[in-house]
Amino acid sequence: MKIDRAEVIVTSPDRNFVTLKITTDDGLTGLGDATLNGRELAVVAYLTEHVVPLLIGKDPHRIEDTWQFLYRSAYWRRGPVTMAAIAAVDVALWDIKAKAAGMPLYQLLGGASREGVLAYGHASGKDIPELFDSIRSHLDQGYRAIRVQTGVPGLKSIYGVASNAAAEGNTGRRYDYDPAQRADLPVEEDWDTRAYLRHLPSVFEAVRAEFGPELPLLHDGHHRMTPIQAAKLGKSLEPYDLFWLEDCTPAENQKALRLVRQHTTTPLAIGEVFNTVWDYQTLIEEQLIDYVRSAVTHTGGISPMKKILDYAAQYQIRSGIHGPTDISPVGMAAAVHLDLAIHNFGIQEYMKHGEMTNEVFQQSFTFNDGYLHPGERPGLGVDLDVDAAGKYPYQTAYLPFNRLHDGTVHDW
Ligand code: GCO
Ligand code: MG
Repeated sequence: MKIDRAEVIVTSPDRNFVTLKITTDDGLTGLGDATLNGRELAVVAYLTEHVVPLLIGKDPHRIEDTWQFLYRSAYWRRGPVTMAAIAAVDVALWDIKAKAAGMPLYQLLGGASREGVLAYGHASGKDIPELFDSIRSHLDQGYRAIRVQTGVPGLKSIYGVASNAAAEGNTGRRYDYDPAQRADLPVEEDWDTRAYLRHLPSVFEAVRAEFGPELPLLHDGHHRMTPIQAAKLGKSLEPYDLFWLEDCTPAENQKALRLVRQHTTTPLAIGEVFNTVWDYQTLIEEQLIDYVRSAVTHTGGISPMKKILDYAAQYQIRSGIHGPTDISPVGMAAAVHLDLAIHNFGIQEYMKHGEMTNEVFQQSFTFNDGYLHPGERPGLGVDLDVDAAGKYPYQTAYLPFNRLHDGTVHDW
């Protein structure tokens, strides 16, 4: 079997998605997600100009060899654009291999280690009553674990709160929550870490009082604190027993997590912006985190994700694979197959895609009673309807950015 062609499909049903479709000479097809939110076209160019021409004629069964060839032969290693492009190839080749074997992909990864994959959804509100409504609505949809984000008094906008931008009416969004906005320039938001630190413990106190001690609750700090601020927040949230505190501080400086860890027993999750195992070396080896947050889509695919998670398993660190709406149904399916197979599964992020996205991508994975399952179709279980994709051309969209009250740019 040989790779006959590879096409890069860009579509924007509810938001932009980049998909690689590989076709073999005997007619098998495989899909890989290459979506990098707000920088989509950079990955399109990387794939079209520098990867697709190298794939033609290759044996699609040689997944590891192809991965190593793309990673090493470029000479320039790592980075989100490169690793998203390599991920798309890796996932598409796993899709083909599983279809050739006549098995759902998770079977090739070792088979099921559990019956289903616990997923968490995003509840948010500008204030407590709106947050409670959002939590109730998620519970009604079947979610059994919930990420909690709220507005902060004195701030116009806050990460994770759908209603802010939606209320401004300029988002073009048609579903739950997506921070990327269709516009020619990124939207500016405001930020004040001290106001946030003062407010957040009272939010979790109210949520625990209303919803009880059992419901797993998560929170995303979105890289906005210094290590000592993160340590303080982790400590102040301890009474509310969080499942995790995510991205409490930017972790390019991995050693900074030593300080956070010394001060709090709140579990820590990090890694959605990481793209190789090297970004985790100190974090894993020194057990400075509890959950690995990388996306299959941004970390070079299923092959390296499995290696990172196997490494993490030796240190009792579990998975918490990134799954916001900017991961396409193809990237989500890849994550759910991996989640089902690995032993050190923790939780899977899952935000439902919009109707137009589901029209473009037909999926076999299911969400029932709080649990995802990849389904039993051979391969990933996702098909892309090229005609439907063609109805939704690319639209420029950017993630927002933050300024402090004095105008300083801050981490978003
Ligand atoms: C999460 C994330 C996302 C990111 C988004 C950026 O935990 O789900 O923080 O919502 O903001 O993926 O593109
Ligand atoms: Mg996050």
